[in-house]
Amino acid sequence: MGGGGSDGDGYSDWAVLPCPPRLADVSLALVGKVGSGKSATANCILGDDAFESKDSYRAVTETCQKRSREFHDGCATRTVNVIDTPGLFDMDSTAEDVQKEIAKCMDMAKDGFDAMLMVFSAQSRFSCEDEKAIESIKLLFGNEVLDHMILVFTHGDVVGGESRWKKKLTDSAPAYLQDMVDLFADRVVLFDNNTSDMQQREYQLKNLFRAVDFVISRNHGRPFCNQMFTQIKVIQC
Ligand SMILES: Nc1nc2c(ncn2[C@@H]2O[C@H](COP(=O)(O)OP(=O)(O)OP(=O)(O)O)[C@@H](O)[C@H]2O)c(=O)[nH]1
Ligand SMILES: [Mg+2]
Repeated sequence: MGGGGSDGDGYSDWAVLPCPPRLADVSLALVGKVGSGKSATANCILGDDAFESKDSYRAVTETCQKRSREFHDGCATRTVNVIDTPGLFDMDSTAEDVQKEIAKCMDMAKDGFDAMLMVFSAQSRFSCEDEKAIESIKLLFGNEVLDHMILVFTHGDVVGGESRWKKKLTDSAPAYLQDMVDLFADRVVLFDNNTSDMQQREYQLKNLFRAVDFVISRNHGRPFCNQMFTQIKVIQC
């Protein structure tokens, strides 16, 4: 029988064990162009293959879906809700239908979402479509969504790691992207969704959650729950 004031019933010792504090749930919504790596990133955050993510000529994710994971870091426990959405500029659906489906992420995050992850592929050229993807999300959710937005670049493996990617951004990003990166400063992260290196996975998750915590504190803990998104204005491809 252990010490700590046990009265011999075998349970009282539990009472003196420190219980890690439970932090408020965090809800993240992933949006972006079709095939940019939203579902792969969502899986990386969740640590499993909950969402279908694959190489394909056509859009893979057709509906909004939510999955959750509990994180324990020794000091605290928190539940992270991850909402995956269909990609913008899918050829098989109208822009309006896709945007209506994306807007459903508001229903899934019942108290709104804390951060919106705007996903791009770091390996491809930043095109008019990428610019339109951001503008569509602004039109759909309103400009306030920018206060909750984090830019996530996938394919970190293909661009040869963080420092090469940062140099590529500085040297060759078109003006629109440069402006976004300057505006988002501490909220731009690189993800290699293919890595099996656990340290790398942990490092990029830490980076992401640093950005998420920054966004949460910047918004004084208030999630994004703007209802104006119902007025759908469509940007065509
Ligand atoms: N090498 C590499 N491939 C990646 C990375 N992230 C995603 N991919 C690949 O990119 C392809 C598309 O990924 P998805 O996660 O399905 O992309 P999505 O944005 O969810 O696609 P839709 O649901 O169709 O809009 C898949 O073949 C992924 O394996 C990455 O960081 N590195
Ligand atoms: Mg997908």
